[in-house]
Amino acid sequence: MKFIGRIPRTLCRAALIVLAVALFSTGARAEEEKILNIYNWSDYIAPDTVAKFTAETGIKVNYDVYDSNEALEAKLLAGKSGYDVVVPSAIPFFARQLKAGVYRKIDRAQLKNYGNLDPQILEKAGAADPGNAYGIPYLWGTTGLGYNVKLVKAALGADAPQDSFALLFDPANAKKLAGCGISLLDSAQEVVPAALAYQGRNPVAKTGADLEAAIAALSAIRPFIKKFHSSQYINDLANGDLCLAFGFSGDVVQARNRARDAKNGVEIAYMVPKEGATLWVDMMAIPADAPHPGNAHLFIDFILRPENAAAISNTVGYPNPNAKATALVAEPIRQDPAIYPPETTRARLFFDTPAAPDFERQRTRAWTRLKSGS
Ligand code: N2P
Repeated sequence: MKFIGRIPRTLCRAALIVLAVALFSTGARAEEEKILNIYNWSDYIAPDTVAKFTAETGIKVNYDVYDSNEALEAKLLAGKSGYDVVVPSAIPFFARQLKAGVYRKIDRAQLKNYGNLDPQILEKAGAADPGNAYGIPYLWGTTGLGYNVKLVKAALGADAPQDSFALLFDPANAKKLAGCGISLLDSAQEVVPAALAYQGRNPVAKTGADLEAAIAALSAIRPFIKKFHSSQYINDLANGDLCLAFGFSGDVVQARNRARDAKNGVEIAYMVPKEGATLWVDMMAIPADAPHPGNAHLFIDFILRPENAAAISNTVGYPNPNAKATALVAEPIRQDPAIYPPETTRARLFFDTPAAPDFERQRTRAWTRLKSGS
């Protein structure tokens, strides 16, 4: 009897332990450890954004950076990245990652500041994310040409094109600029549409013939390209180590500002070529397996506060999608056509479209071959 009596007692104890563990882990989840792992583009936040967030919330932030959608995607698709907030471009990257089940739905109830977002940008992002269910726009911009005004003039004379992709894609120009340094973003997804636009083709077309045409234009200037890199061109332009870079608008603006701050006589300009340029929107999103989704929502909501969004735009030279922040963005930045493209420029911008996996594979192969010079 003694033995039989012991069984219920053991069971009881076990049940209590199970209950205690369950309660404890629910409590722990509700409170979430005070850590947030962010993976964002390089040169894409204000110097005090993270410190302010930590001071306000007590949440310690681990902040890592990448400089291409391709690098981010490789981490996300491998799974268990450990990141809580990532910032892919809406199309095609975020759109296809979303379809692959990479993201967790945004809980709008946790975002008090959601209403600050500009409905026009939400609509654009909605093309990648129906109903804006999985992502929150962070910043947007264009991909065009940054150049060193004096070096380009010295190499090409006074009639150097200041409004055309011919500055890069006309081999006669590229040859003359090779000596002062040309760099391209290391991203076929960015470069191929530009090559198509220069040729007067549909920049977002995705047939084998389009790819061939783009690669032909790129091969013609390949001997004159010094670097394929997606972030170094900021410093290289600022220091006068490059005279032409195909890059992101705000990065070129940062190069211009760094040169001005250094008072080194380098003058950098940004151009959206008359042939057109990509307009992109980058999205804050939470990976499905994020360890701290609650903290991720707190951070996203923090970014959605007008003063925080404006501070970021003021630093990095990219417009934010926060309608309430615009008034807080510094006047010279709001008036800068390199940052906020005027209507006439906007008319020339295009939004990329998703590519079929087969086209992606062909494009990646062609790109690798092009870079290796074979
Ligand atoms: C930041 C570049 C981010 C823009 N350095 C690319 N979408």
